Amino acid sequence: MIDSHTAGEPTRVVVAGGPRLGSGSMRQRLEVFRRDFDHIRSAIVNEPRGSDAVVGALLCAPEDPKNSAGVIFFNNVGYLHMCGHGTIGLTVTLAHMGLIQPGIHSIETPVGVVHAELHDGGEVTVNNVPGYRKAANVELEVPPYGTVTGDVAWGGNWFFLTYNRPVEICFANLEPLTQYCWAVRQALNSGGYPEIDHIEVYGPAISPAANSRNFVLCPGKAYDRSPCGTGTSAKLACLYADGKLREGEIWRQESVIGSTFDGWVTVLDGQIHPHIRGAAFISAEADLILDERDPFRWGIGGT
Ligand code: PYC
Repeated sequence: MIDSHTAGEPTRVVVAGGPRLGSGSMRQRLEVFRRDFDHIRSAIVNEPRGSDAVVGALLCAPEDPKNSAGVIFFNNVGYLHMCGHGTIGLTVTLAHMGLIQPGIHSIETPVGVVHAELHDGGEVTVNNVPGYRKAANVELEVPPYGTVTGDVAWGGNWFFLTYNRPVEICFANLEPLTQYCWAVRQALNSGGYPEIDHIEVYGPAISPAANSRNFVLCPGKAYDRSPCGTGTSAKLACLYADGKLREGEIWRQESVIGSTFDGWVTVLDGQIHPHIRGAAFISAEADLILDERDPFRWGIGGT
């Protein structure tokens, strides 16, 4: 496996020795992974080898040989449809392995083919699956916070995006932001939006060069250290729908730790295509060892 981080958010790419999932689409292989090999997901990302923040990426042979690779992303509690920071991490990992050169590479994911452009300086632009806003100004009652208003949008994963926040978005407030987002998620999931598993809170940027700052709570209650590629894609779709972002205009999204992604949209046949540019750095290469004497070899919480 090869570890990297993208804007502070870790990605652990399993480059060899993963479970055999067949030769179907990434969506079909994800279902086989979930059904037959979920203990391997847990072994890779959960403690004691990993942590709640780690996003795993299983590198797969593409179904269509025209594409460069296939990938299935997963986390401490399950599987992601897509992952923006993870695609940047995967691209830098493939370059580190000498498998790709600067240029555009097509990568199959469970929700479709994305294109990752590896730039000469090492940054990566992800041309994501189309994003859209499903519902605007949804009002929720969130005990004990009161009424929260936000948008439901798709950016490769499902997001609820809100400007309502109980505290400022800063590193010192991770705990209250986590509690708040978790309460918002419970209200959404029991109130007609069971599919939403990412909550994104927005506020003013701290850096004068950025447009806004966010805090993103991931499905397993870890916060995204990066500005979240799919979350920024969902945000771009909402901004475009509101007429607040023109095609090609750069939106610089700052994360709660101060890292940034640049995003913009292009529109083709009425579909909004989000583009996310950021950098990733390799941090480790290792072999996973599953010792059968180890009671926690499948991860804490795994079986
Ligand atoms: O960058 O899309 C993303 C992402 C999703 C969950 C964690 N990061």
